[in-house]
Amino acid sequence: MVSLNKYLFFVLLQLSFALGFDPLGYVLYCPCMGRFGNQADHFLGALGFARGLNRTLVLPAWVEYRYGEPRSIQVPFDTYFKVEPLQKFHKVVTMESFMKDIAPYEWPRNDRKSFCYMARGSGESCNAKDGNPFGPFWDTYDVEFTGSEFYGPLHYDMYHHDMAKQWKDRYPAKMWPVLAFTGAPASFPVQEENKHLQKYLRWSDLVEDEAHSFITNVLPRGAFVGIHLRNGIDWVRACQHIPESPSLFAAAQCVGYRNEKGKATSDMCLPTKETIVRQLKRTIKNINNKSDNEVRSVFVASDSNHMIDELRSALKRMNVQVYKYPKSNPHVDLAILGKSNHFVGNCVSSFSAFVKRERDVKGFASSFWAFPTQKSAKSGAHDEL
Ligand SMILES: Nc1nc2c(ncn2[C@@H]2O[C@H](COP(=O)(O)OP(=O)(O)O)[C@@H](O)[C@H]2O)c(=O)[nH]1
Ligand SMILES: *[C@@H]1O[C@H](CO)[C@@H](O)[C@H](O)[C@H]1NC(C)=O
Ligand SMILES: *[C@@H]1O[C@H](CO)[C@@H](O)[C@H](O)[C@H]1NC(C)=O
Ligand SMILES: [Mg+2]
Repeated sequence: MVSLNKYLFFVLLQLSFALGFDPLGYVLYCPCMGRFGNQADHFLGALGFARGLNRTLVLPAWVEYRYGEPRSIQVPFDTYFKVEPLQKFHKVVTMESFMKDIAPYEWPRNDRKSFCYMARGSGESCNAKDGNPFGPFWDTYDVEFTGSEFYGPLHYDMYHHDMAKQWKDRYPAKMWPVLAFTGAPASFPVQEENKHLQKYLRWSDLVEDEAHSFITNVLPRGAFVGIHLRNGIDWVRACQHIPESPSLFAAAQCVGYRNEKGKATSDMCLPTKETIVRQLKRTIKNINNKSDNEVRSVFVASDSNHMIDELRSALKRMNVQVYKYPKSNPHVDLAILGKSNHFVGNCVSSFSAFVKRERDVKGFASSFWAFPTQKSAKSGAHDEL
């Protein structure tokens, strides 16, 4: 009997390989928290998680919100990023192909459990489709859940506590081919160990071409500094919490995961005009002093106030032009920032964090507004920008 079971198992294993299914199963999730920067942090964590379990990661759509619309919009993963570089690192498949080619066999409609740490909302359920973007996300793929599975106290840190083994023991792929999570199986901000996975995220040709043509056709020849000004009303409100939450959002990228490099300050979160102008001038001077490729322009990305006029007049005497992208397009903004000769970002913003990680893997220089703080900085640290 044992050997027959074993035999059947291997037959099934062969069969699923032959059909192109992953016998080790799939990880599926809704990127249900925050906008692009948050979702990107979560994506890297989910990729590390799927890799730890050696399950195929289903690449979810990016969830976007349009002003005044009550339901989120789902943008296929490969609109913004190439799939093939990710495949070099780990098994992945887009949500669209998963639903079309794999779900009918591996994830039958009558057995679709949603996974959450513990009950969420009313009753003993994940309520995986309650609210926006939860409902709209799964509706996009015509998914209804038949039940819930609470996986607590397991968690996503694949680098400690034997966690991969615990997941495999509790949810063997044979019995649980698909783990479909209510939210990302990942922490925010991204775990230090997963940051390097950024190198497998390569912009799609669509984004890449727009960024490239803006740089070559619009920006003057010569070096350019890319800056991120996160200053919309939601951000102004969030920054008011900095005194009580000195590791708010993405602040760990500057102050460390245990605040070992200090505390986030209001000026890091929402730098004043004086801070921005002073630091930008100093950054440009330093680059020009170090390199023959003189800074000819500054590219400003912002969710709200690009400060174009203020920066133009501040930089006029240095003969530096100031530009922004003519359309509101966060991904093209990110791609341009990623290609600048130097980037100045916001410590607290996960949107800035995306650029910083991309530049780190390429070996490009970055710095942050008001960090390190003048007081805690070793003398001269600012001059090494
Ligand atoms: N086009 C554009 N949009 C931005 C910029 N900064 C922020 N946003 C928008 O505001 C959102 C901020 O949310 P998120 O990406 O989670 O980053 P965070 O809130 O700064 O941590 C982004 O996803 C964009 O939609 C920017 O420089 N350019
Ligand atoms: C992961 O699974 C694939 C089959 O899907 C296998 O080829 C590969 O060797 C496994 N990797 C590890 C690290 O176990
Ligand atoms: C330019 O760089 C040199 C070292 O490379 C340094 O000694 C000098 O102080 C710098 N000048 C300015 C104006 O920053
Ligand atoms: Mg946010």
